[in-house]
Amino acid sequence: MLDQARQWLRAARSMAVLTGAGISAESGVPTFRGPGGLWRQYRPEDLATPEAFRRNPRLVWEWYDWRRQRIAQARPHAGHEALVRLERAKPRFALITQNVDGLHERAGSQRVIKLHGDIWTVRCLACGRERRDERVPLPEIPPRCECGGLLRPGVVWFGESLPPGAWEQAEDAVRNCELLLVIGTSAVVYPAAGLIPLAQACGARVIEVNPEETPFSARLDCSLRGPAGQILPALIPLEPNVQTG
Ligand code: BJW
Ligand code: ZN
Repeated sequence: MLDQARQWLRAARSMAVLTGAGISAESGVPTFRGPGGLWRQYRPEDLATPEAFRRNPRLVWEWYDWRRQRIAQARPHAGHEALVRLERAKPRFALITQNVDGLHERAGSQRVIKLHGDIWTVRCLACGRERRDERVPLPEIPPRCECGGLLRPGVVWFGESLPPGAWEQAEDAVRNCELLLVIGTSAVVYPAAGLIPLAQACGARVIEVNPEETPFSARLDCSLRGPAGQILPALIPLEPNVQTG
């Protein structure tokens, strides 16, 4: 399995990678679903919505403040680093992430398409201004803009559109890749999960890296069952063994 996947990876000239919360798990950032995925008694569907924020901005911000603290303490691992090597080795490469934690960028990935925004940005509901805010923990919850308006996290909640351009870039990369590598996502949130059948419909091979099965596992070319921090370094060898195709 691993040998076959390694060969496909080496041979591919154009590649796309789709990551989810599972790739950050070994860095100490909790996933959304599954064991350890809950914050207090809430499911992400209860908190990551505009309605939840309207109802109780303080509760939603407490969740984000807690997650920002966990992320601030986290460090990218060998799996993130392997993806940086892959980017350098491929003439056409796109890293598409559903994660808002910024760990890919901290590892050194250059071109990251962020489908669900960035937890380190805030946007004012009153004046619309968006900016970075890396204060941990936040001095006041919920935080406010200089204009007095309520700030919200610069992320994408259920029912909201993806950041302008992000979806188009992701779709374009997936339509034009020979190989899609899907890492650490439960593949239940759309439109992100739809990139997997899209890749297949466009003729790409799909390899999954996940300790658990997903709704797509049975139809993929290869499912590597295990944690990203172990599988990715084994899949993507240290230079100069990676061929540039
Ligand atoms: C490991 C590991 C290790 C563990 N190594 N792996 C079509 C069909 C049905 C519904 C819809 C549809 N189209 C749209 C919808 C509605 C909705 C949706 O998808 N609902 C579903 C839940 C049914 N989608 C939307 O609303 C989206 N917007 C949209 O479609 O806009 C158009 C529109 C506008 C108006 C009205 C209607 C439509 C937006 C979705 C936004 C999702 N936002 C969140 C929060 C982001 C901000 C934040 O971080 O707080 O995004 S929810 C949450 O889920 C977060 C994640 O990015 C996303 C996906 O989760 P992910 O990454 O897969 O994590 P987990 O926890 O689910 O899985 C972790 C995996 O890792 C597991 O598989 C583990 O096994 C594995 N793992 N350890 C590797 N060591
Ligand atoms: Zn403002």
